[in-house]
Amino acid sequence: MTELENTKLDTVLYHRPESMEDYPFHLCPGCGHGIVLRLVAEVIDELKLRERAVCVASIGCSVNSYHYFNFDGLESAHGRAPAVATAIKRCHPNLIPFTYQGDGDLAAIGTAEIVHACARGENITTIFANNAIYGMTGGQMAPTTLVGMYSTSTPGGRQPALIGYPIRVCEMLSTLDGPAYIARVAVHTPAAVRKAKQAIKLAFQTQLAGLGLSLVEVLSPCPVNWKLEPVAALKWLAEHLLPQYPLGEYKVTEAVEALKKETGRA
Ligand SMILES: Cc1ncc(C[n+]2csc(CCOP(=O)(O)OP(=O)(O)O)c2C)c(N)n1
Ligand code: SF4
Repeated sequence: MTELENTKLDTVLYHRPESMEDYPFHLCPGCGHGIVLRLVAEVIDELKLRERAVCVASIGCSVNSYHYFNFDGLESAHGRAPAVATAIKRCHPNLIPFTYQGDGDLAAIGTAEIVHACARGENITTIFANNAIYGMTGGQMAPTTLVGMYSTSTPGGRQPALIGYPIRVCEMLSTLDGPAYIARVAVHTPAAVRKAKQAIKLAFQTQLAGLGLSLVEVLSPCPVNWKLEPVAALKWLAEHLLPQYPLGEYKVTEAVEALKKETGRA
């Protein structure tokens, strides 16, 4: 008998995590945010953090996350989520605050916030959804927009001579001494989604162990503003975003290495 034939008809193979509300996503079809938000909820469930987690949502298409998450959350001003999460952690060390930020939010208006939170080595977690564009406001150029890439504010493609080059956030922040764990993952294939979940879990475990700031950048499709069908957007991500933003771990302190061994992931 195959494993599938062996599966009882009433076996639940897929269910909504307890950390997610039964609330319809407002996101566009094929948007990566839905996958990332669900991964965060699964991790919060698995680590039994629902009573301690606090999502600090910032401004962008992720902003409605307080409707989706079934745990505490609040919204910060655009780009300021790391400062708000810092305050929560310092005032309530037992809570597990994390920021959920887009690339316009984290790498443009919020650059100073994340750089200084990293430099201070705050014991918080950042989930950074990079779709290389301002999604919510209609597809303007973000600091992460690729050279030559179309956006509504670079209709002829991003020209470095005029607007400069894309910022590689993980590479830049990993030069600082403060962060404990920095990784870049993606959600364009099932295998990539599984790896993304492992990184998100390790990021929360890093905070739980008090090891310092953890940041996971997730390359995430925005089919609507990339002007692509959802499946074509996944292919475009692999062909264009991955070469500019290679996946991998950019900063893993010795303490986080030890944690990985402890949790069987080394
Ligand atoms: C102080 C301030 N400036 C500008 C805006 C307008 N605004 C809303 S969302 C956004 C960009 C969001 O882009 P990103 O962070 O990449 O998130 P995405 O929507 O792509 O997930 C901007 C500029 C704002 N809400 N507040
Ligand atoms: S505009 Fe882009 S990032 Fe925003 S919900 Fe739609 S697909 Fe997602």
